[in-house]
Amino acid sequence: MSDVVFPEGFVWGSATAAYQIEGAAREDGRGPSIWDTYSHTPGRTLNGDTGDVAADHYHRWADDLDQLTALGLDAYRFSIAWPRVQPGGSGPVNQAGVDFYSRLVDRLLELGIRPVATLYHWDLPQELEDAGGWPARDTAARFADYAEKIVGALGDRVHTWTTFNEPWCSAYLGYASGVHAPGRTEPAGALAAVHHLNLAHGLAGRVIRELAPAAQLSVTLNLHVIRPASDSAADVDAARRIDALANRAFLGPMLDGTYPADLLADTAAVTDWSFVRDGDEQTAAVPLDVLGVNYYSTTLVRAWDGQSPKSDADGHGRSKHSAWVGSEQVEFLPQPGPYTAMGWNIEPAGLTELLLRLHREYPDLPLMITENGAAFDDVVTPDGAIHDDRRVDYLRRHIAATHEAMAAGADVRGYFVWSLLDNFEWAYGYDRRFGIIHVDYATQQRTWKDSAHWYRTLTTTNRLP
Ligand code: PNW
Repeated sequence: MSDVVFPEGFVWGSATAAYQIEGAAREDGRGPSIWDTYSHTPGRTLNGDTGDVAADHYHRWADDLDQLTALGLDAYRFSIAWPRVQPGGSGPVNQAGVDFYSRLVDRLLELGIRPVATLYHWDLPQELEDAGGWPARDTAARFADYAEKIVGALGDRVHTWTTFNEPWCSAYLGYASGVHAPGRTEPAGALAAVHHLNLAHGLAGRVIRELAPAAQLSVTLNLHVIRPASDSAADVDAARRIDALANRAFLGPMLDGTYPADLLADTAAVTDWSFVRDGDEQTAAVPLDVLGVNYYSTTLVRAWDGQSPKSDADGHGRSKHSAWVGSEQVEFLPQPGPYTAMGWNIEPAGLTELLLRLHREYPDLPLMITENGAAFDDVVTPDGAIHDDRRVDYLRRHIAATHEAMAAGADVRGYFVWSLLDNFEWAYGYDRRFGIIHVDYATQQRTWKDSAHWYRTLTTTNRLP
């Protein structure tokens, strides 16, 4: 590989999410979220792990922010816990919750690190789930109200506001396959959730524009790179269906102001989409300054003949076929390795392909990689080091793939490694470690893995080591 050098001003960052790191689940007036309920329900998470304590970031935030400086980062992507700001999901704010994020943002600014705040990284206040959750239209209105309160308080001290992280996960894993909170398995409800998340994005986006006109507005999507098993018409059509459900169900309303016709036709047996009201799609299409892209791996599909036993690997290492509502005729195939500890195949070329697709379809929209990283079984050596060579290799190859897309014209402004710290990896609890900084959960001690040292060399030289 010849020298890979990034342009001056390219933003290097790292990302986290509130429920995955904060802990302090019952402190300072925080209310319960769907992830508290879900993780406390037996059988839902590996080893019954919960986010009650997590990486104790709520108490250690100041030291954790100093790590960002030590890593030479330009930006920090974090999420705001709605149940800290508005414990029941509506009504007056909980000032202690707002103050926590206000202090965090002020400290980032003191350190010269750009705050990139996500309003929703999956922790819906439980009261709103009890009232129907994302399949209920009112949740979108509640989200806009929450946005008004927290954006009103933090304003344009936050450099970039992101409405949602991966609404695909909230809708399909939360309401179709049920492997994420709230764990419901209601195909029509999942598509209603898709729509109300799109609508909520548009409503909150307008609030952000009004209350923080100097801030950048964004959303983060986990767009899927879907490959057909062959170039037969049937396999290509299977890939088209999944592209509609996974990608264009969000890109359509948010960027083009309309749902794709093939999505509505493919899912006609599941729902008539009557929850989409006049004007909703235009509302969802609030103009964005930047699109956040999360990328981990690829997905391989083929048409199912309806006879042979159906494989339901989906490139993410576990069965969640039932997430793909209305796609009974599609089969998800296992992919060639190597794999990460999540069972996800490692395919850096997929990232180049995704960035170039977005550049081709939305040439004027700047892109930001808001998550990329890998879980591996890290070993702490007797002298306390963590030689995570496979993570370094994963990061190096994906950052090179980003550079390749940029060389071919993609307008990529920055890269955030997932994650700053080992944390609560949702249904996998503390068993899967994504951090470039190791967390010893017994002592909460933080230790740099080799990948953190490697990343620091990159962030301080702009040259891929
Ligand atoms: C993303 N899938 O989650 C999230 O934004 C992070 O909070 C998370 O820790 C990270 O990626 C690693 O998992 C995903 O099953 C979770 O396809 C599951 C899937 C995709 C993304």
